[in-house]
Amino acid sequence: MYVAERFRTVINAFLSGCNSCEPGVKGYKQHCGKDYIWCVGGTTVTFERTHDIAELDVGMAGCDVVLSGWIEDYRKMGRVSFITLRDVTGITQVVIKGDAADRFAGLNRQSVISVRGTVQDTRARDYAVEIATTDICVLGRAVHPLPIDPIGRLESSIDNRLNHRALDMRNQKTASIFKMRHHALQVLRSTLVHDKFIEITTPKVIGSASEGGANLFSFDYFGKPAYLAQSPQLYKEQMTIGLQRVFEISNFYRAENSHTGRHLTEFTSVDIEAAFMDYDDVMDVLERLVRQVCSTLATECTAEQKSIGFDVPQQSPDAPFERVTYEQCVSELQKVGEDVGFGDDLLDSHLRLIGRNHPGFFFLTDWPLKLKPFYIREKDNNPELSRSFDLQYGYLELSSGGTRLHDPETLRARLAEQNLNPAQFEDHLESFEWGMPPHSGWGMGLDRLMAVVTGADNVREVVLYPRDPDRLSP
Ligand code: AMO
Repeated sequence: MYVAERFRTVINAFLSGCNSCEPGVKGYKQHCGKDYIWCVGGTTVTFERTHDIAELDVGMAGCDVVLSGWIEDYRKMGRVSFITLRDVTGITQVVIKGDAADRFAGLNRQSVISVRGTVQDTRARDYAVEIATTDICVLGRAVHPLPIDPIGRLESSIDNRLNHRALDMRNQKTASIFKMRHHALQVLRSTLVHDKFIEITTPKVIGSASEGGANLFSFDYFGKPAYLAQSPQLYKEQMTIGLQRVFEISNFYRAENSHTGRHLTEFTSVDIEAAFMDYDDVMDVLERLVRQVCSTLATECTAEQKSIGFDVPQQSPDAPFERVTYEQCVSELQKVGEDVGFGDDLLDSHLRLIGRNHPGFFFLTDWPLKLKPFYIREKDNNPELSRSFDLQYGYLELSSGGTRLHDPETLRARLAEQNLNPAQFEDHLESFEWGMPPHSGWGMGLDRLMAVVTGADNVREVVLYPRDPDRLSP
């Protein structure tokens, strides 16, 4: 029999202060007088957890097991009591016969217990087996009422849930979102590693702007001005001179006073940078990656999708992500009467119109150079256009990237054109004198991608402790 994990629930620790309580003492609640922990008819005070709940099956009838988990529900029917017990893997029913149950009748739902008992067949519809026990240890009590209903029977506002996030994680819908995020991170890492990208970690405390100066959080760093990194842009570009292909998955910071369902002041970014690749090549990398995330989640997270009531969007393998140019988008907008011309940035309202014409994932390519950051390279056949793209999911921008300038003189000139001071980028510019290869890359907002694949209408749903202009704690 496979036992995924074992850990010792050393009850003795709880008994510190009671020198006369020893392992093996019967009924030690009375013995040591502590009311936060006791055994029902126990002969030992050390329970060693033997199984995850998901490991129980009918073939185990008659086996003795020790489970640990949270009381989701408790019912007393005559001389028999039923506990619905949940751990992170699943849910089961615990049956306690006779007086034993009376001794913990005051215990609130969501308290955490250890149960030692025997697996037996059950007549309950929702379970394959149940556990008959007289041996229960209380490991931690839950207050009543709790600030939110972790079962989700009573709806709580997103603010209230975020204020009590750890408890919200016992809600199966919330837990499913974060299990899917965990899977997505694994797929992102393994796919990029397979494509020969090397994982790096760049500094988050920096001395000059990485994205040109706007929306920077600044603070005093031992008498010098310092900032929180908005992206790993300059560092990841520099790393191509030694490592060729790099990626980073880290949190970055934007001092954006935005109150939308897609902007946070701290967000998780997946970034790549690759030498000897053009923007077409890194779009291919991104497309493969997003497809891999979607297909893996769809097949490996069936229970989670059921729990959140949403199927991960799938794109047919025969239909590559559409690549729509900026100029095409402008003409689509003009056709529906929008007052927009070449060189104008596309507003949220524009992107919503374009998103209707191109539902699902698509690339929006070849933006006017003047709308792009200083490090983006122009197109050879039209220097007003850039070798750049955004990955959209309908109206929502998931990623942006492009081919970079790799000639230091052109980069210096571009900084000056954008009214940025090249002197502040000297460390960065210096590395361009050391054999900088042509390179391209992108940054993708993981929180936005997770919102798309889980059907969340607000990125806060997919971020543990979101930070926005109104939310700095917990
Ligand atoms: P950009 O600024 O477009 O590009 O950011 C890349 C992606 O990061 C996500 N993102 C955000 N997500 C949540 N809240 C925010 N405030 C926020 N800001 C950005 C978006 C966006 O598409 N250095 C370039 C990338 C590159 O060229 O490599 C950059 O940061 O999903």
